[in-house]
Amino acid sequence: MQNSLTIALSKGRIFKETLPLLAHAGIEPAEDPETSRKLILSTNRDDVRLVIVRASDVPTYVQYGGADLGVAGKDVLMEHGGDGLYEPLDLRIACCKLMVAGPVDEPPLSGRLRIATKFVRSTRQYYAQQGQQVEIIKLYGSMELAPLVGLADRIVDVVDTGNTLRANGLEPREHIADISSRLIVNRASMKMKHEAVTDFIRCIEEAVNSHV
Ligand code: PRT
Ligand code: MG
Repeated sequence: MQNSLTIALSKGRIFKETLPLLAHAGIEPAEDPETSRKLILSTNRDDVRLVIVRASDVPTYVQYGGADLGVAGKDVLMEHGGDGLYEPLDLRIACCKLMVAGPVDEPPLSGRLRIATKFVRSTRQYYAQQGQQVEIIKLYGSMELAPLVGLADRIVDVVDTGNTLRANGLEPREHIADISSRLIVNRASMKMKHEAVTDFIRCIEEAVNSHV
């Protein structure tokens, strides 16, 4: 186990966009997580395995050593807070923007704004910086619905093409942060498996820089 690596990934866009970077590092998963029900995927390398977890759980797995490394969106990392993690590399994948959005035809607003989001921490920090008092309503998904049914005035969500906003009569209003996915490393693994971890980071960095 000393120099074997466990890497935490989420299914969907992060897995898809991480695959070419792993391939560049000579790592190929034995199975496709979209079709396999397995949560631990072996690879062509005896010393590397992948674990498939929820996107928002990746930092937690890496923080507590359930995985040595992981790939997580900056949005997720900002919510997690980064305790117990190194973040050595911007992978420049799964790019999007964290934004405030509101209805295209917005009625006049009065009083304290109500903001629906799953990004409570980033939202609180953003409005604190603006010096604006808001009420934050925590949701776990389908944030776009909240303004349509009067649950909130605005939402804070990640936006890529903006199609989801438009389809629901919403438009982007304020840009909070540019988001991309980061390679994260467990602090203990960085010490105890130094050579394996730093070799891996170097290979992935090369892949990022060669725009694969
Ligand atoms: O699905 P689950 O609850 O497990 O977690 P998740 O939704 O966070 O996971 P996933 O795999 O959907 O996203 C993983 C990471 O991809 C996020 O943490 C972001 O860093 C990044 N990313 C990049 C995005 C998007 N682009 C994106 N467009 N994450 C989510 N979206 C959503 C967006 O919120 C909108 O509802 O996709 C929808 C479509 O976006 P538009 O603007 O292209 O219409
Ligand atoms: Mg999702």
